[in-house]
Amino acid sequence: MADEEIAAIGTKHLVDLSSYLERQGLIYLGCVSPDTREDFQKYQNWLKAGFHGSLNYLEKNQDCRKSASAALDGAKSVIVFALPYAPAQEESYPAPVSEEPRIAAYARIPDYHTLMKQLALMAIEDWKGEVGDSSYEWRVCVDTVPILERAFARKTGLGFIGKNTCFIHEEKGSFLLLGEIITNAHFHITEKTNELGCGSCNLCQAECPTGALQNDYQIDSRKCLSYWTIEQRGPIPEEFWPGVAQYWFGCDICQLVCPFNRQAKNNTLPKAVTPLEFPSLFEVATMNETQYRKYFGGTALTRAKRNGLRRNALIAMTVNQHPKLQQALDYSTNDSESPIAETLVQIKNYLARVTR
Ligand code: B12
Ligand code: SF4
Ligand code: SF4
Repeated sequence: MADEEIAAIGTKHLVDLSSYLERQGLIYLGCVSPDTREDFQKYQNWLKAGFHGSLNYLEKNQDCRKSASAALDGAKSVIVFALPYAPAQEESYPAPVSEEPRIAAYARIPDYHTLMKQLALMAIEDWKGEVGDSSYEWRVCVDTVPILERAFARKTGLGFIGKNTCFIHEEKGSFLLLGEIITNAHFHITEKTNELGCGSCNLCQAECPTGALQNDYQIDSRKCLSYWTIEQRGPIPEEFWPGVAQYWFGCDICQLVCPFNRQAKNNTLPKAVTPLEFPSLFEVATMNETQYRKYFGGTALTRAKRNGLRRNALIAMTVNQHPKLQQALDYSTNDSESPIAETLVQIKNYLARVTR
């Protein structure tokens, strides 16, 4: 088939694919080219500054981060979609000190990687059913392929990258999880530049409890609660504990304070996605492997693994002086596994100081 013919079919069918994505509760953001060279340069500067900390996987697969064609041979188009997940409007910051502090909003639903991928694949299947053409190749990415996902969202022109480094949609804000469909089908590319931006606002930088956003548009992961409570396997330095006591898994503060989220519309979870119920902090701190699988199987919290979650819960209970703290510590007392053993030593020193 001649290129022009494919382009023409693509243009016609693109509309169909967007409506299929939306029928699945996803938001269609646009269709952009696989090239992300402009953002790649920023990503390299960020790496050079060491802002990725120990997330060594971010140094790998640089070719994919330069262009999605390294992730799929002959890629011509990247269809960008999103799942909205804004917490209830009344969710304020600072979070009240509580026996049950928060977890980040994105983690309160079934694991978004699986969920969004399934929804996108269903949309593609429906599209194929209608078009009757299965000769194209598709690769659905939701955090699972080493590409610069925010760069693709930015290229749709529906929003911009904020000083908190999130992709912010003009109308819907930043509580959007991003996904992409890389395909060798030649869809109509609609790239734009968004002229909005943060302007003189710096609320996220001022309110980040750990100073992770001191450089405009560049996060220092080594200071981010999300990095410590989700990605890091070792003990958490004490300077981050007050933050962990507000959010024991992930963190939403730099998004909650953002004026674009305060005014956002049409950004809540699709009706078909039900928020999950979670166990109490005490149950998390004292869960065994079977309980861990029961409580957290199929959720994004498994990224931190059982001992990572127990570590976070023990820290939050300590700082918030949880009435069952002593019971939780007794449960763990002979635990020699990392990072629990190190965390218990930290807690002992912390308590000796604060109760002196
Ligand atoms: C590693 C990672 C992290 C790390 C590092 C975060 C970071 N900002 O890089 C940590 C663990 C800290 C993290 C935290 C979170 N993450 Co995260 N994370 C990723 C991951 C896997 C890779 C990001 C990456 O490549 N970073 C390298 C940097 C350089 O790239 P970037 O963030 O895309 O950078 C853009 C901007 O910073 C900008 N930029 C960089 N320098 C400059 C300079 C100037 C002048 C300008 C204008 C722009 C600019 O350009 C880049 C490309 O557009 C992506 C998934 C993916 N594959 O993209 C999810 C992703 C970025 N995370 C996501 C989420 C939801 C979160 C959290 C909100 C989770 C939570 N509630 O705890 C927090 C938010 C923290 C924050 N403020 O960013 C979403 C973001 C959605 C959105 N609307 O933006 C993503 C896209 C996952 C997804 N599929 O939805 N995350
Ligand atoms: S997620 Fe929390 S800790 Fe990380 S940059 Fe945003 S406000 Fe700071
Ligand atoms: S809080 Fe202000 S500076 Fe930060 S991302 Fe939102 S608009 Fe930009």
